[in-house]
Amino acid sequence: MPENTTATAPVRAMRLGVAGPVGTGKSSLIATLCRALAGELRLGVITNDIYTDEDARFLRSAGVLDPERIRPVETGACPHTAIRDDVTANLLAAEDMEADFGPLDLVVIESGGDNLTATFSPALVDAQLFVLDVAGGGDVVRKGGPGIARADLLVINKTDLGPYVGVDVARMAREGREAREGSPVVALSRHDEASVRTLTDWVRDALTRYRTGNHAPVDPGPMAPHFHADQDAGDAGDAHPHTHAHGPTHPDGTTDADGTADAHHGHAPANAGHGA
Ligand SMILES: Nc1nc2c(ncn2[C@@H]2O[C@H](COP(=O)(O)OP(=O)(O)OP(=O)(O)O)[C@@H](O)[C@H]2O)c(=O)[nH]1
Ligand SMILES: [Mg+2]
Repeated sequence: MPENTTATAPVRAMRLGVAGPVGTGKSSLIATLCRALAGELRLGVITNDIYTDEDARFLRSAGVLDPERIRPVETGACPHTAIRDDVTANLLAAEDMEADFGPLDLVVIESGGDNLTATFSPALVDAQLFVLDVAGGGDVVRKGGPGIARADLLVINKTDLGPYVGVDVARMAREGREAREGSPVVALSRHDEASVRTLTDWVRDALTRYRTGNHAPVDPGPMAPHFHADQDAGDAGDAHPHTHAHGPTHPDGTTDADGTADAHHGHAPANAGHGA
């Protein structure tokens, strides 16, 4: 399995996970990213669906990327499994994509739509977005979950719908920042160019950090927020013990290269060799 082998810079594309509940706009966000970045970055996209290749077909039909660079993984099981517990199919898809089209800069992996608990394993992705939408209700941020609390970026999507569903978008974003102890939140609408620029700037920054060895993949963790690895209560069934991701987190979303890196266990991390 190809791994990063240099001590100075990663030799493969950054892998960016996009997770979040069903219908919050993950595929649309990826289409928006491709549209904005395809001119400057070499991209690939992998989608996960339980039974179909619906998301891949949607993205191919959006015409934002060479259709060959958009590939489905049919998980055949709970989407959570393929992005977290046994990531083999996704790792192979990402590696095949790079073998066929590499070198690439960024491979975006869409999770199957799930509930609030699905997060990517840091053995699969280097960074991850968690996508909520305002149509899910303004209080969903307060309901919490590992993705909301500790994904690298929380996206509150479809802000253009706020007035129609009675959601105060500014308040929802503020509560998101509070839930994340200051880690970044983007309020996004594909109809709002400034918000799209904020998202694409974040992706560029993440890529720069990744390439310069200043990005440490973190594990948002499989359980509800406020679970700490140094508390052993309720830990018995947790197959993924983790350090808390909101350690020294800077306002721009970067994390210190020291203790915030997850000590993943058992998996062969695809990102081995990161870091200067
Ligand atoms: N108003 C509005 N609608 C949006 C926006 N982004 C996505 N949508 C709509 O939201 C619906 C769901 O979008 P998708 O991108 O398919 O959502 P998804 O999260 O990929 O869905 P699953 O893969 O089925 O979980 C579609 O009807 C989109 O057109 C947005 O910024 N504003
Ligand atoms: Mg989708």
